[in-house]
Amino acid sequence: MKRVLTVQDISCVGKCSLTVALPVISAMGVEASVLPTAVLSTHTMFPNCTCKDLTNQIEPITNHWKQSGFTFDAIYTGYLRSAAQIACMSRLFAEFRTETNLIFVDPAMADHGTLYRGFDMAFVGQMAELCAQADVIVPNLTEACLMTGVPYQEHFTKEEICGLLRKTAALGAKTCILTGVSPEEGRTGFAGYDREHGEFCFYSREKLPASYHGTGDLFSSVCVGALARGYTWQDAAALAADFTAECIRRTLRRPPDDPRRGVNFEEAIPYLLNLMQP
Ligand code: PXL
Repeated sequence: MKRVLTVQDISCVGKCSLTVALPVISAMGVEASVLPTAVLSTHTMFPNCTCKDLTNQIEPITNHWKQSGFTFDAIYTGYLRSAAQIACMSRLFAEFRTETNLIFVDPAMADHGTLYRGFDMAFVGQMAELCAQADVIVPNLTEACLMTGVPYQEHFTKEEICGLLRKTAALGAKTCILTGVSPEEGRTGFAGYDREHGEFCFYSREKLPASYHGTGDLFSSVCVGALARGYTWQDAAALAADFTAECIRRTLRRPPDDPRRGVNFEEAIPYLLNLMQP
């Protein structure tokens, strides 16, 4: 069985980060090991959340793994809180990178044109340096604009997206998958670029009339699970886009009391497994 290590926070309420990565990656038939970077009472869109930072646990945990000879087929980092945690991830990548494993970075730090609470432009620069060390990165439009200095717009033309992809990939990752791309009115999806082969890929579906928290983390989790299972990046991202859309569709049918509670991804897991049938 393939093994993925995912490094992100546990937000106890408000489905995102580890509370979606763990069930989704496991359901895909891939072993999920976790390195929790912080424990929060909720994600940071809820006011007054508590946070216990676990940065000082990262080194002892990974030292133990190194001594035990553990390896991972993929390492997936998501929401990180500080420059110190990013520096820890650089060391983790250096220690656990092999000739064949995959380093996957979701620079989860912004959306809808603005940074999440607690982040500043210095952090954006540090995240861009972490992206440089990855094989695959999955920024949304806002994150790609912030990391490349391109002014954010909700809608870019296809040519502008290709330019943004080239600039984002030039940070250093081999493959860049840009999420939340609307190439035409009423549609949304991803646009990807493989720097080594100079290959672009566009994929979009009907845009559903809602936005929920945690969908970026679901997209990344499916993408990494599929890559670990041997999918091409194009097929992995299309599977992730289809699953994310299905989660939103089901949530629209039975919405939570608050969109910050996230999507009904649990109900969509059979759909995901069905799409994965050979
Ligand atoms: O979904 C990204 C995310 C993860 N973890 C925490 C967050 C956010 C986004 O706001 O606050 C704690």
